[in-house]
Amino acid sequence: MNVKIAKLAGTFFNPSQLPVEARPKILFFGRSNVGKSSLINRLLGQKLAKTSSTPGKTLSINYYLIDDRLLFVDMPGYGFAKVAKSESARVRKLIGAFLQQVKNVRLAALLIDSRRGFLPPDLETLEQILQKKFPVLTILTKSDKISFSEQKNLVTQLQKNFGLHVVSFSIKSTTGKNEIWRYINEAVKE
Ligand SMILES: Nc1nc2c(ncn2[C@@H]2O[C@H](COP(=O)(O)OP(=O)(O)OP(=O)(O)O)[C@@H](O)[C@H]2O)c(=O)[nH]1
Ligand SMILES: [Mg+2]
Repeated sequence: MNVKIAKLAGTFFNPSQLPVEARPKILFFGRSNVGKSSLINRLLGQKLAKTSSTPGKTLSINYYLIDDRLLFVDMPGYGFAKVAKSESARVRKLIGAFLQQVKNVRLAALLIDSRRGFLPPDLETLEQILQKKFPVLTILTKSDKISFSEQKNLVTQLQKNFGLHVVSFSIKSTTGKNEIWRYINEAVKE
């Protein structure tokens, strides 16, 4: 897809702020600092989402509207120990409320840090996504940080153990970008 206009369309901190919104959506889930906002920026070809080397940057749900017809949803990162307990409880509630009411989800991208692999909070999130019957794409981020053979092992493991579609991605190269767009385009086809 050729993105012409992409813009921030909403930032939501509380369940009561969540809009009723019928447009097709692609959700981006993953631990704090895994690279969700960086991936969104790369896919859109512009720096719309705020990124940070400090985990816990995105603690709200952010909607990015693409050419007035598709929404990317940057979900708050989970699993970061240094975010205050009350704050992480709020984020968990927000994600739960969002999943309850969200309409027209075409794809849930679950981002996994290549160096860390699949951890218990990722499994919890995967379960939540599967419960909702959303199609899942697993994206191994920061693939520049591990060797090609380590990457291959991780991909095989995730495919074998969970039957997941897996794509390796890095912001340091063109790795993964076109393949991820192919999944998105396929998912939003009527
Ligand atoms: N080497 C490398 N660094 C990356 C890559 N993707 C993201 N980063 C870095 O990882 C850090 C976190 O990236 P973000 O995109 O802010 O991560 P996030 O998942 O949105 O984090 P939260 O908003 O805290 O949940 C930043 O310093 C990025 O520059 C990658 O592919 N390779
Ligand atoms: Mg972020």
